[in-house]
Amino acid sequence: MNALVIIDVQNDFMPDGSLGVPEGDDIVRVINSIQDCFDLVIATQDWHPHDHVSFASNHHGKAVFEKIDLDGVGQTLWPDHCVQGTKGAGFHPDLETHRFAAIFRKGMNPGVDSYSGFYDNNHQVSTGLAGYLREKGVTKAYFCGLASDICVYYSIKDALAEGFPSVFIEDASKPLNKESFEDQKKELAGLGVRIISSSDFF
Ligand code: VGL
Ligand code: ZN
Repeated sequence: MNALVIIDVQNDFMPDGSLGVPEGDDIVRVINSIQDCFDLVIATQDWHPHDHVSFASNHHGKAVFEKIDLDGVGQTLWPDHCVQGTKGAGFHPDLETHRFAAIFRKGMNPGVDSYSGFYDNNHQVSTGLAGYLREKGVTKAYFCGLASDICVYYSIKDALAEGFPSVFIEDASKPLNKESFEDQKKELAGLGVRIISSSDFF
């Protein structure tokens, strides 16, 4: 049983969004083209309250992309993004959603950020995704979406820790920072993650 986990393909992460990922919109047709290759398709949404701790606007005197210490964990301060119920939090309008069996939302606790689709950044609260995949009998998890170096990367690390053999579909994902992602990609490969292209399905 293989599952495709589509991470955060939301309007605010598109090039014209508030936290735009370069070429983020290019992956939409790629993701649409591969969905039928999977037994199970699920998606995640970054889903923040307006007073979320990751927003620079909620820290007096702090600038966007500045890093702060939050209970001993480094926290990058982002532009306001993916605010619950806003257009920016919605899926890209061209993303095919009819095969989504479930949508897991994350980042709802105003005091904690949540990059991974499995756990918050403190690794204390689960979204239930690992249990869901396990109960569905998933034996291999394929990951794609935005951004490769943040939410996709942390989701894959948690998937490995949960014991799911994991595959990263590179051209169905885009990083916020291309340079730093190269090292992360090597790290994932070293951990046994298979890195493939959508063309490998055809
Ligand atoms: C993300 C930064 C902040 C992501 C979410 O989906 O990669 N990045 N929140
Ligand atoms: Zn976020």
